[in-house]
Amino acid sequence: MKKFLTYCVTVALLAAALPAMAFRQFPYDIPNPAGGWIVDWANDGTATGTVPNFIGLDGLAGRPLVPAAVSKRLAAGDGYSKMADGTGLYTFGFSDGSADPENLFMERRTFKAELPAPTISYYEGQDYYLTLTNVGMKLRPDLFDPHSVHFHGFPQAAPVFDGEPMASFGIRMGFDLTYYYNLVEPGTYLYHCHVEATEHMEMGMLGNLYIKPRQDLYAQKNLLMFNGFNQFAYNDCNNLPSYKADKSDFEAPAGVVGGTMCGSTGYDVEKAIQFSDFDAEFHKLHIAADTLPFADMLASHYMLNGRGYPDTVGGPVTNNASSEVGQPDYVSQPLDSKITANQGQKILLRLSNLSIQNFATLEFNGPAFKVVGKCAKLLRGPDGKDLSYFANSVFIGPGETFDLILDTTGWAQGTYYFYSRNLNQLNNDQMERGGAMTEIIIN
Ligand SMILES: [Cu+2]
Repeated sequence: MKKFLTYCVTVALLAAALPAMAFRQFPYDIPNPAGGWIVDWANDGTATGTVPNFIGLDGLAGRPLVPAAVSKRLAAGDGYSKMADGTGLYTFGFSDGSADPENLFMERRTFKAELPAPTISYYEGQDYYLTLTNVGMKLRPDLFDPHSVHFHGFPQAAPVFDGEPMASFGIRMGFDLTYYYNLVEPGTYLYHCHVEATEHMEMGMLGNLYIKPRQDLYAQKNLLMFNGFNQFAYNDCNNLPSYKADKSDFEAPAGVVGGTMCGSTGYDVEKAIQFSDFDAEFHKLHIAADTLPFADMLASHYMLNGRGYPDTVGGPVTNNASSEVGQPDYVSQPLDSKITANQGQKILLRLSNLSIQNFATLEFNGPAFKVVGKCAKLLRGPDGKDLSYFANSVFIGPGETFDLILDTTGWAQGTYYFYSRNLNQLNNDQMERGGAMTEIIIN
């Protein structure tokens, strides 16, 4: 008995002594150029080495502080969303628990699925460690589905980290996996859970993912502007040097960093927007453990970043979970799709389609935009020929992405619309004038 009491007191003291312990799982073998290791192997919130600044950037004079290695911890589980017509729908999804102490992780991350999933955005050259923890399905305790993270369209060298469950594996309830990504190709991608993908993607396990080019860091580090910009959709300059092996700086360029297309993908304002849709009937049957056959799916709610218009341009959406399914309300759809820019600025739109059923023709009711990238590739031929083009709409299929640049020079101030031309997609189920539409505000 005394032993047991001692044990209890010890556990209580330990718990009290580690109040802000956050789980950040870096594998232990990342060499730090400054010496030591980048690691929190004891999981006590203290790194045994420091994470080096990337390519010498120091956070001073407006230059970003970009660490060589970055990590995030996502939870995968269930949750609840609110459509623009007020309908509450059961969802699966991810939420970001990077800042949560280990001992509170499950408690804080259960039933917190967000639509879309937390955005993943880093720089070319960073090492990225993404820990996924399966927190289980609170409203479907009969379901013991694993989850995974799949970077769609991403050049993943190691199949084990691809998330496709036959070539790699899913993560079971209560377990973690730390995925490793070497971010070598900039561009706009998307990510989703790949376990029983038809079901888990229809249920909402969808996220924005994009990798910024090293040209941003090269320009910002050297205080250079290309075509008037220091941030770009892609590496579009000739002779852009690679990183040194330890990533402490760039190699010396082999020639003049420039060229006629240098800076052509530069932008001032950036927005990632993902098209998706839900079949409300599937979600309603799902919570009743009686799923609809996939072949009968028919979308009822069309969304940009997890919301239908007019919610696409509003503040964070909180669900009705407490009144409808007896769980705490939370911010289920944190991302808007509203784009705001000043006259003359360039807007980079990173578009993706994560529907499992529908193509979409996304259209803009203003001057033509320039399509500079498709499926994470700069539109340029192998001979360097410029293959970008001007258009007023893009036809985007499931799993595809586009990078559009809207040059607002000469535009009148006011509100413009970006929307699906498929008129059935401009509804929130029975509520007309909604769906896949958002606003671009020019000040
Ligand atoms: Cu899943």
